[in-house]
Amino acid sequence: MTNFVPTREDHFSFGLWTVGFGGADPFGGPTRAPLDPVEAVHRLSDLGAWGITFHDDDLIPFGSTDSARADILGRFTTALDTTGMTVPMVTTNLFSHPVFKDGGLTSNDRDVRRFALRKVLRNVELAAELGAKTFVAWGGREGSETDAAKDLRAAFDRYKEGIDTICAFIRERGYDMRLALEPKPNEPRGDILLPTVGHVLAFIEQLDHPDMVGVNPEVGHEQMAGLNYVHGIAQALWAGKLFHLDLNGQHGAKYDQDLRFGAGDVKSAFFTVDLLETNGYTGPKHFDFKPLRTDTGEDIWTAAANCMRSYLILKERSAAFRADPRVIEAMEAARVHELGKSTLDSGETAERLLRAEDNFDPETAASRGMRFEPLDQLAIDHLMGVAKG
Ligand SMILES: [Mn+2]
Repeated sequence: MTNFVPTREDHFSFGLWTVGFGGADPFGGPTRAPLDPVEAVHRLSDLGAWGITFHDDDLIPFGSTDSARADILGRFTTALDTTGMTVPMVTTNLFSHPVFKDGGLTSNDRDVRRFALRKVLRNVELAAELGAKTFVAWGGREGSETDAAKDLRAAFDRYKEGIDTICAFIRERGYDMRLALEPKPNEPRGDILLPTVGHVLAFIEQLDHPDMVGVNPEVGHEQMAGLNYVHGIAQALWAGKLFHLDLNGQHGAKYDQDLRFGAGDVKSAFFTVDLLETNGYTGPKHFDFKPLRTDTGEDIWTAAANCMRSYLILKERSAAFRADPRVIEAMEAARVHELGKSTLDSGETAERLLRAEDNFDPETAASRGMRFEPLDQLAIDHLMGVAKG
């Protein structure tokens, strides 16, 4: 791999809303014309992507008649069949229409909650029809600006009720599908429920069918909360809950930038790819980015191609890093692999540890350096392409 051109085997996927982003932001309207979903399927396929994902409303405008819906789906599935593109994931928009101004599953307005849940269930049916194995739920409007207006315990009850109902529906229908909840700390709500990977992992344990529910962590969302994305996805993987993920770029704690993958914190991007490639992640590598509002035309597709190119460059850099004899030596010196050894001896109990004579001298141990600095610079050298491996 030297040309960094993706193939289907890389399992790269894109949201329809990413390449279809028209450039609207809170201060200005779109800078680009709407994108035909059929064109998105063909162009992404030509670039070497494997899958395309969407919110219901990205593909089928809110309020479409049944016949308009059928026409749109007919054109879309023809494009999928023609190109061989897959739909690995589908998600529901419970945030754009003003009816969801106080959320979908946790709105104070019970009528809205019932409407929101029906919208999700209808979309789960569509996801199953298209063969999607993952259904993402991002509760962007599930939250508040004032804690006076939200009974938070009841909000968690209703959130659980909503997710439990979706899971029960999937089981009753016999669909081969799992849910992935997507955390985000804020934006559009002042504060959003389930703000981080950790909150989602804890919430899942309270559900009726925790085995069916995992997490969909987004690079920028964790970084908006000031957290280490690599640590977040590592814990999700460790818990068997990394069902899906959203790769993009973000410059620290500010508004949700959704930059191309590799932009923003490139060192974190390097260790993200390194973790995914060396820890058995086999799910889709899904990009949730927005092409720059300043760009038009072919540059939109270049931006999509660059997400995949950046991933493949970092994958090669990670492999070179790990194969470098100096890195292997530096990892040995840093005792990286020693962490993989259990702390207790085989069969040893806490009582036996308590009485064990290790002849351990804290002063001697404290005087040993951990040798992390040389290892970190080797990572930088490889990331920057200047290592003579
Ligand atoms: Mn985002």
